[in-house]
Amino acid sequence: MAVALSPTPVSSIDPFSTEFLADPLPFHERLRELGPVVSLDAYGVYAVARYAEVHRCLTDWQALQSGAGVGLSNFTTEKPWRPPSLLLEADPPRHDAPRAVLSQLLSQRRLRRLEEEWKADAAQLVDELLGRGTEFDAVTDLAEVLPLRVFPDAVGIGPTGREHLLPYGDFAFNAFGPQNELVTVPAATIGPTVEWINTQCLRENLTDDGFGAQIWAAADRGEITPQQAPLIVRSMLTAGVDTTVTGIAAVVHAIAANPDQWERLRADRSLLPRAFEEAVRLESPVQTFFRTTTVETVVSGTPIPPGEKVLMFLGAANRDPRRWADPDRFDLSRDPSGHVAFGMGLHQCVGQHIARLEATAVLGALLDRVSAIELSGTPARHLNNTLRGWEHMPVRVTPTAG
Ligand code: EJD
Repeated sequence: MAVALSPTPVSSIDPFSTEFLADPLPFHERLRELGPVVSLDAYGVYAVARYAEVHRCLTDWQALQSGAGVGLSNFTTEKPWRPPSLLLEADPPRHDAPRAVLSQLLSQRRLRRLEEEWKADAAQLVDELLGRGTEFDAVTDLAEVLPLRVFPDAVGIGPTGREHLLPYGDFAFNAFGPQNELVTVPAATIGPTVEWINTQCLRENLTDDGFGAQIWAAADRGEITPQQAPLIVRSMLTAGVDTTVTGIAAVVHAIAANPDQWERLRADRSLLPRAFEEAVRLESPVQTFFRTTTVETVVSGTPIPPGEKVLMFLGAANRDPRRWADPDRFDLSRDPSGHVAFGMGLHQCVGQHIARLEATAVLGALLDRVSAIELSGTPARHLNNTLRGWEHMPVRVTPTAG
């Protein structure tokens, strides 16, 4: 018997408007409630905001490709703002060799060497902050500082020009959205930043002991081509800075806003990794990504024609009450595994162990040195078409006695 298909709900919600980006949660709820698949008439795209459908779209790389771009722009009809990423904006089989190189390089086992060093760097940073007083900005004094102290050195880029890293990432993540003012305004001045990033990726500009040199060594071994190497270094510089800044800010915000959970963490430090996972579930630093259908694709009964962009709301999925009990609570008793803050499937974040290492180093340094952390003012959001982050987050800490 034929099943009558109800028409796909249409919404005029603009997920890249200032209103939406400043406070996405009420919009997420409306999108989830409209149906499993929604059509967004502002951009002529389909969208999924429930956990089950986001998970389904993330894990079906054959029907929902990345090679046409994972932003609003369709690379089959529009010229991308830079040569496409060999990882993010590629599908198997072309995706696989670059991915294999990075997943080996960034595996938990290979990162162990950095752990003690980064813990010491985080401890020193928090000591410096406490030496200046008991109030600081958890974004500009902490979340932005630790990644910039540890990550560029680990990649092996030169000491000058590093102020380009955050603006480059900010631009790249804005560029996944539409050509709104978050893109058109910085586009006028981003040229030298793009030039600097591309220059850092060349073999002669990388130290001989970092991730960058190891990517070039993989080219020497024939695992990737020498033409691919600089673009894979570029992936690390694009995806590795703003994301971890946002993730660190998310976990600091979560513990500062939930003193009862901070006390639990103080009583049981084994909860530290979970605190980070729960914070990224709750905050979803990377809010959205697109896929493009390769064939007619039925998602929970809704047929999506081939060649259509599908917007996946990771942040909405991570708070879907169909999947999570009391989803808006930062709760260290919950098992946050299965969250889609790092994506899911073939493209799931290859740098996630670096992110965890940085964030848990910061959190561990705070646990060792302060007995309390609280917001001392209203934090201010930093708007970006893809990232949900902060511009400022004033905090007050109580140094541990002794
Ligand atoms: C990304 C969501 C690249 C690249 C890879 C990944 C991201 C951005 C850029 C991180 C997407 O290969 O350039 S979180």
